[in-house]
Amino acid sequence: MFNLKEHPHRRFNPLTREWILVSPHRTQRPWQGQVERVPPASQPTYDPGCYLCPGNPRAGGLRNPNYESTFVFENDFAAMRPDTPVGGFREGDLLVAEAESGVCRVVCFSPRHDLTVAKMGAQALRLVVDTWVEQYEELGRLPFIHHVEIFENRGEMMGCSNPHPHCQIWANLTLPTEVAKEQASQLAYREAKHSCLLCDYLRLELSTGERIVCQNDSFAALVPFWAVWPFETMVFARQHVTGIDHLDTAGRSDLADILGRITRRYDNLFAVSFPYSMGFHQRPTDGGEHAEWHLHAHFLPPLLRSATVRKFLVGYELLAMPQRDITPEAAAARLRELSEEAAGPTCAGSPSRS
Ligand code: H2U
Ligand code: ZN
Repeated sequence: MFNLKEHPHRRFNPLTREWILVSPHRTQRPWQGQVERVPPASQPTYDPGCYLCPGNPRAGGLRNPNYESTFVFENDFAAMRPDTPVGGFREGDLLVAEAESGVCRVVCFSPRHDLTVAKMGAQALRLVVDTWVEQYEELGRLPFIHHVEIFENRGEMMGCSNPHPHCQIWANLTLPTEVAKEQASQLAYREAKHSCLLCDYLRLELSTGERIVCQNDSFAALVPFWAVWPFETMVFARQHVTGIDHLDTAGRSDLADILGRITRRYDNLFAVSFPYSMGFHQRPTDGGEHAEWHLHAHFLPPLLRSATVRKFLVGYELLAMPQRDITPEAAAARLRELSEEAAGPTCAGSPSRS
């Protein structure tokens, strides 16, 4: 008899319409690979050499203001620019390029160099959520911006250049590949079933609870059935909301709450400031209603079974399909049993430079 907990199988991701190989029997094999350096446990509240701390100079010569909560600036090394001329390049159907214009920004979450999402506290995180909404609206209103991607790289392991709490926003004309896949799937599902793919999925997950990690009135965090990364999670709006701009004030506070809670669980997993890439997926800003879209965030963390053993996508995964050993159900159970208390010192009140 086939058993999901024991036998190799592939799982379907209905959002990307791709398959993931799951090999639950492989979790016991020995590890003799790379050992990562564990990052320092604490940072100073202010670092004179940090290009994100208040009052400090950035690369390119500009100086940060003495900001007191969040601070947004144009990325000094922007991957896309608003002034790119329209045009393209084509030789037959095989050599094709198109000009892409866009805006790239950096959002500092706090003037405090030593904080992380896990340590910031709900009030300060709520200001970050408000800043995201403002940016989504402001950038989305620009005629050449049809998509706004808000994402955070956390930890050196994820290529994050700086521990100062911050995220990036890349906003551009065309839909990025992953977003386009999710849009096509949500649209096809809506047309076929007259229902929302992620509303239906979330209802299923809430009915079993097997992969749920934590929840509040407006959001639920869970390990998706089709997770690729060991402790990958998704955060779902519980109501059908197409973008962060449609959250009410309670929804914004609940988003801040659940982001703090899930990242504190992550930090408590291997007693380390947990590395991840996270980002939001929501309706494009091309002026359409996009009722098919359901607001969610993805957390993609690389750590596998300790602070030093990480997953790489190599070999079969790059050339054939993604694969995982620990089952999503086991990962969810592990995350669920962890504390939501911050491991180190936190910042409960308003942040200040010291
Ligand atoms: P990470 O979030 O992946 O660490 O990237 C930080 C961004 O900050 C990166 O895109 C930008 C880089 O271009 N940056 C500036 O805009 N100004 C600076 O002075 C240094 C880094
Ligand atoms: Zn700093």
